[in-house]
Parts: sequence; C-alpha cells; structure tokens
Amino acid sequence: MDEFDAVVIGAGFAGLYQLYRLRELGFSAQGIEAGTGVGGTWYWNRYPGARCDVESMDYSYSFSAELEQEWEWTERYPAQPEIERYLNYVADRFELRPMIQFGARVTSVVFDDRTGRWTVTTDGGRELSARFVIAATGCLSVWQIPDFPGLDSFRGAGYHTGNWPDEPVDFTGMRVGVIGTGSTGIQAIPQIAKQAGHLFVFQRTPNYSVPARNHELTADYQALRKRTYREYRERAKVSGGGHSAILPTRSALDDSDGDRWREYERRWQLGGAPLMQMAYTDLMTDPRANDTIADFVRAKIRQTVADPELAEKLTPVDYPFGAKRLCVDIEYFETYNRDNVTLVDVRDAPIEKITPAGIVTGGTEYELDAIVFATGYDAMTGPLLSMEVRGRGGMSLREAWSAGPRAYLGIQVAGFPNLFTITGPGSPSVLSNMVVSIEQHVDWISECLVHLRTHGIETVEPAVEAQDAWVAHVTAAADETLFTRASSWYLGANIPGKPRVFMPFVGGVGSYRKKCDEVVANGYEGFVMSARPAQPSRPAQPSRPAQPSRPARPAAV
Ligand code: NA7
Repeated sequence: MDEFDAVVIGAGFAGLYQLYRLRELGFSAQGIEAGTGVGGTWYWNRYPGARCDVESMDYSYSFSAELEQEWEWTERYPAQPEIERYLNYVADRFELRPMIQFGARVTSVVFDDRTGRWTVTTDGGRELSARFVIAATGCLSVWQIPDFPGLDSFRGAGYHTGNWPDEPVDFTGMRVGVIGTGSTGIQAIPQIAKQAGHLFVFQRTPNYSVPARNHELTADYQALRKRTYREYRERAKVSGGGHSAILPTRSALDDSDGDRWREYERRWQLGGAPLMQMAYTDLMTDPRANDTIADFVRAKIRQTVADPELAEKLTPVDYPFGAKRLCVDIEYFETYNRDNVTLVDVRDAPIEKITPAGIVTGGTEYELDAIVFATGYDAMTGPLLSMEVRGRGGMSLREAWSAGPRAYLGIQVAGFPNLFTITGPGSPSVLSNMVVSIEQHVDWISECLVHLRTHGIETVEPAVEAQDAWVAHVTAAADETLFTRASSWYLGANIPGKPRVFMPFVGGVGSYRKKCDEVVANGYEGFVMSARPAQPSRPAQPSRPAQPSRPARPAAV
C-alpha cells in the first residue's frame, strides 16, 4: 500500500491549494481526482453560459502575491474556460500536477483504530494509507437527475450541466428541452436559445435573478486592483460574503419608498448579486424589508418580458428574495421575448414521464432532440456521502449523519479522527466567495497539522459536546433569517428523503474566521487530541442514536 502523511481528495480550488500547503510544510501528500484534469466544479461544468457569479478578481487565490500579479483576468465575471485555464496555470506554476492521480475516484475512506491510519481506496483498486485525509470534494459535485419515469427510454441526447462533455455540444436547429431554472438553467437558457431551432424551458419554480452587467476588464482597472490587492483581500476576509461589497448600515425601512427604489435601481444598473443583497442590513431577516426588494425584482421581470401572462409565470411570488440562491444572469428574462423559446410551467402539471420522443407534462408530449438537465446537486453532504466513510469502530458517516450533517465548524466530525472537510456543512461555504472560504480552511487545517507534528499528537477530532453546540448554533443562526422559508438545496429540500437541515453557516466569513481563530488561541478548544491512535482521550460517539441510513438516491443517467 502507498503510504502518505495525507491524501487530498479532489483537485479543484481546494485540493490544489491544500496540496501546495502540505508540500511547503514538508508533509508527503497524494491528490486523487476523478476528472482527467484539474478544476473540480470548473472541470465538469462546461455547459453553454457557465460562468462564476463572483467577480474574477475576487474569485481568485490570494496566497501568492506573484500569482495575483501575473494572472490577467479578461472579464468581470469569469467564464468556465477562463477559470479552468487559471487553475491549470496554478497547477503548472506550482508544480502540483505530479502530486495528483487523475481519473481515479475515491470509493472508500476507512479508519483503522489499531494503527490510527486511514485506508483510501479508489475505483481503480489503488489503496493508499494516510494519517490524514482531507476531503476537498466540493459542495456541488454530485449532480442530480430526478427519477423521471422513462428516463432511460429517451432516444435523443441527454446532458446534465454538471457532467457536460469535453467537446462543445452543437444544438443548431434542434428542438431542445431544458429542465430547471436555478443558477445553471438561467445561465444556459439564453445561450442555448441562440442556437436551438426551438427551446422549451420546463420551469417548476421561477427564480429571482439580477443582471450581471458583465464586461471586459480594462487594463487600468486591473492595474488599480493589483496595486491594492492586499488591502482588498483583508477586507474580504472580514466581510460577510467574502468579497469587497461595502457592508450595509441602514435598514430597508429607514428609507422612503422613493429613495429605496432609486437605491435598488442604482445597484441594478451596476449589476451582480452582492450589490443587491447588500443594499440594506435586514433584507434577509425582516420579511417587510425583503418584500421591498422582492417587489423591485418582480417589477423588473414584468418590465422585461413583453407578454404579461408569461411575465407572471416567470415571477417568483411565494418565497423571499435570496432565500434560494440569487441568480445572476445575462439577458435571461429577455430570452423569453424570442419566438423560438417556450416556457412550459410544470409547477401545477409536473413532468409525468420521459418518452423515447421527449417530455410529457399536462397530457402534452413535447417532442425533443435533446434534453438538458439543469436539475442541480446533492449539495454539501452528497460529495462526502458518495464515498464509504468509516471512522472509529467502523462507524459510517452516513449513519452519523442520518438526521442531517453534524460537524464542528464544518471542518471535522466527531468519531472521524484526522479527517478534514474543506468547506464542509456548518461553515459559510456556499453562502460565501468559495475561494476565500477555501483558503481559510486550508490554512486552518495546515496549521493544525503543524501543531500536531510539533506536539507529537497522533489524532485530532471534535468533542461531541462542542460539535453539538456548533450544530445548534448553525441552526439557530439560520432560523433567525428568511433563508429557511424556501425549499432550497441549502436545506437539502431538492433530494427526496434527505433530512431538512440548513447546512451552510449564515453568520458570514468574518465572524466565522474569528471563531476558528479563537478556537486555536484557546488551545484547539472543542477538539480532542490524543498522543496514541488507539485510545482517544474520550470515546467519541455519534450524538444521536444511529438511525437506518436513508435509501440510496435514484441512480442518475
Ligand atoms: P438548483 O439551483 O438546484 O436548480 C435546479 C433546478 O431544477 C430548479 O429550478 C428545480 O426546480 C429544477 N428541478 C429539479 N427537479 C425537478 C423536477 N422534478 N421537475 C422540474 N424541475 C425540477 O441547481 P443549479 O445547478 O441551477 O444550481 C446549483 C448551484 O450551482 C448554484 O446555486 C450555484 O451555486 C452553482 P425547483 O426550484 O426545485 O422547483
């Protein structure tokens, strides 16, 4: 068996930086990546229109000042190919590629109580032994297709946006169906509409979306940002969402109707999600405040979509603005003014089945040449539970999480010593600029490993009480907001049978970082450290009685 200090699973933003840090600190490390190249999310999501909804100069590593200065971003919001190029550049520049085995998927991660080491097994049958396992598996990497009757019978081409072919797909002249109008559908629909003969959009829930106002970056702007990068990065670290948007100071209800509307309009013209979400302090906590911005976006949709009946169908009415992930688009609502686009509302008449010829809903069969499933992911827990993870005493992660994820700070799970989860459930993760949160976790984990080495400690894992308290805090924080008032993937509501638990931490990256730093300053408060692998200072048990694991999710095509 190959032996390493650490195995890092995944070679996206998180895995690459983690490998870099481990090597710099003198740990032997092996990366395992299912794709044939680096990139993670940005390797798999090659669908037309795929673009990050965080600005490029924010959505980039800060760990290397040289890298920051060398790399030239071309657009305000980076498209998938540009981010993939960036991550390839990083892999080459820091010589990370030789540390990674590509085309190998980790199937199991099993702890040996006797030796205190983990055995990591891949689908190719390779076995690795490591003291530490670091899951850099991403939050949105297990794509999901609902179990539509007849799914396999479709004669045309089927694509999930999160598993897009390497080569561009040509939809010219085709009758194409897109299922799903989340962030992904909203990005793909305008692009596919430009190519397809006819596009049918199957929408169950309309979404709030704000314009990106994407544009090329000027040399002057880049130079300015590069000169002030340090100051800017420090601001992002203590912010709410991990980017430079100025934090609001006023309640939406402090302004007159006219002033508030003008403020929303000003921000709408500038474009992007943070500016809208950061307009006022209470948009995500006070329903009256939220109504003001929801009404503004609804008015914009009605203004943009020429057919009033169609506009109503595209207007979200029954959940708060921002409670499902706010979408950022390029001419999404405008696309419905095209003659070759039809909205099929499947809220009241759900998709009944997929036939060899197309999709049936409301008794009508829509004949299609291709179906694009923009149907989302088994978010946050899915990537970890897609592997067989067994900790102390053979306890499975699936059992430990049968009532929802339980992790301390989103970094570690009681009973799973020396296993770390980058941007795991209970951390700001998907509610933040992922790169900022990833760098913070990687730095924290790396420093923890150095601490263990310096003090001759074999294992680290959370104390059950500390984990319970953190999970309760994450839930209580979410309950104080409007985030829990929508059926979203943040809550696991998109996966049949998944426990409804609000998974990310809503408290913002600044306060979360402070908490993580305090934990370290207080001697890794809440963590149990042991000099010997076989006997932890206190047995770690799952904090709730084990329940039967939920049924496996339907197999995706
Ligand atoms: P999302 O946001 O989970 O969106 C999935 C979409 O698929 C959403 O509109 C769903 O409608 C729709 N859906 C799912 N199942 C069905 C069925 N059975 N029938 C009709 N429509 C269905 O995934 P995305 O990929 O768009 O975005 C994920 C994240 O990736 C995104 O937020 C960014 O962070 C990047 P629903 O709303 O459930 O009614």
